[in-house]
Amino acid sequence: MNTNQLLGERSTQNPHVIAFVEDAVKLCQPDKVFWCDGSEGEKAHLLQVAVEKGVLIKLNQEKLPGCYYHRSHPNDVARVEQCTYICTPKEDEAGPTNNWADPKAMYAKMNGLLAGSMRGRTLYVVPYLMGPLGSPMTKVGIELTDSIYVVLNMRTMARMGVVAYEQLGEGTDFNRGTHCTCDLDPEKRFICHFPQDNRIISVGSGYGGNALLGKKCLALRIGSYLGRNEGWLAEHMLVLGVESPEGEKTWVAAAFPSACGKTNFAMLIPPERYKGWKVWTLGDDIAWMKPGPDGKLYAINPEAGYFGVAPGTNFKTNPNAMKSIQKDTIYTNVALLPDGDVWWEGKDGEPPKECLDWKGNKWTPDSKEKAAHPNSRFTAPMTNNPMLAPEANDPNGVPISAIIFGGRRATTLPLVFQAFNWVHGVYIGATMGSETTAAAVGAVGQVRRDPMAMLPFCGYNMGDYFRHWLRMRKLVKYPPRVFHVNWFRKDGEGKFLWPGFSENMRVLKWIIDRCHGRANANETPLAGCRDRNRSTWKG
Ligand code: SAT
Ligand code: MN
Repeated sequence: MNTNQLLGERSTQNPHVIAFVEDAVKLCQPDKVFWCDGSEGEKAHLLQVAVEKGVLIKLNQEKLPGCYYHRSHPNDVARVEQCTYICTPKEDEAGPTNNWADPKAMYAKMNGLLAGSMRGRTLYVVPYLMGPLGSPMTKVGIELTDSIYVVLNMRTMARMGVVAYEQLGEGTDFNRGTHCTCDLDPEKRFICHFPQDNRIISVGSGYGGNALLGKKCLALRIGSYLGRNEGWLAEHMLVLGVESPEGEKTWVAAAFPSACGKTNFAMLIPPERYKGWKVWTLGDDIAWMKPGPDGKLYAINPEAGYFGVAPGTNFKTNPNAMKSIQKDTIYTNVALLPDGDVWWEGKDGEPPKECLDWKGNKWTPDSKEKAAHPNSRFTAPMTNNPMLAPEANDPNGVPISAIIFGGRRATTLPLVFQAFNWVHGVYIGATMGSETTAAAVGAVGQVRRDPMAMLPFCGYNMGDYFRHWLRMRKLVKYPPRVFHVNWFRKDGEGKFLWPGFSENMRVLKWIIDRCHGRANANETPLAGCRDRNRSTWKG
């Protein structure tokens, strides 16, 4: 039998999944239904179809084996917070920081937009897990999408395929996600969440957090809502493990807004003078944290890949990211070189003499516009990372000793300080601010309040979210210590005061030492600061 015949055929008996797909088929009327199973053969097939359709361009396979290139529509290059809705029965449940819509009205509106929307197209059924197989924290999602680009990204960003049916069994407890690119009309772009139904409907965008429904929509917006009900936290945090020369591992979670260096911090390589110290990456964007039986707070990374910002990434700023994107990576909206390699502002070496920019236009160093979009991205499997923590697949997760909040602040906020206790830490996280970046549509560089880096991602009332954080203190006997950092302070001439990147190890080491009761601090009226009399920042 030709095994290819099985490609796209139904790969589950679960009646709830089948009913969900049948309903969508009735509504969207696709020409074909393709059930993804996550196999290697399927991947090869989908890549081939994507190339034939012009969705992906095959890159130079000698330089970048398994790598592909994608240009999104120029009007569809970032998350759209103004089109993102939390549809709860009562407006107050969504709170003042979210766009709210009545669920009934929004379902009706979405059904109108979805009706017949996949005529002439294929509906892909994408089963996926957020979290390691077998973890009690893991959630199952089924995303229905008409975008082969989304399928291929989901395959990298989540544990995609029949593995999800394994976790689900006969059950009906899965997130139902429907995604349709429609005609990419920004006026008809809606990213809708129905937390009480564990339901997501996204139309009119094919980009990143708008379309890869496991990421911001499920893992953060719906996840935070579930976490509040179930006694855990879904957070916009990287998780890293610091290993001392003696082999002691300390786990740290850190919340920074989008495009503020989470991937770089998660993949930090200590400077050479830190002999024997290692930093392991558990995750670079999202942490799910739950109280463990031993009274500590345990974290998993629900994702399986990195959707990282390309500009500024190079072998100096983030060698592990560079190593992670040499194979099996999808590049989106970067520049394309004549030899099938890719380029972006801030990559190693000189700018190319000529290339195609992210819109496909000829670009030279004299061009006024950037060659790569500031929010251009790479999608790479976490298994490419040489410092991937082996614990990334541990269903129990890792115990968190420190939580770090941080923003992008040119002024005011110092390099690092420590909260007096959990409640004070919640206050510090809740009052966080950061300058806006290209990760969301809108003005860049304006300070806005971004509590816990969750302003665009909290799926319910921000006031209730703060209450939930405070309440967590009762559920966790040994709460993590809480810190605030700012790598982005500038001097009078607009230059960064702090070298950042691997030098952040100096700050990280102090944080670790504080957690283990090994470092001094001065108690000031505002917070705990590093003791100037006893130590310097020389590392
Ligand atoms: O586009 S994403 O939401 O996935 C990236 C980000 O803003 O963090
Ligand atoms: Mn993010």
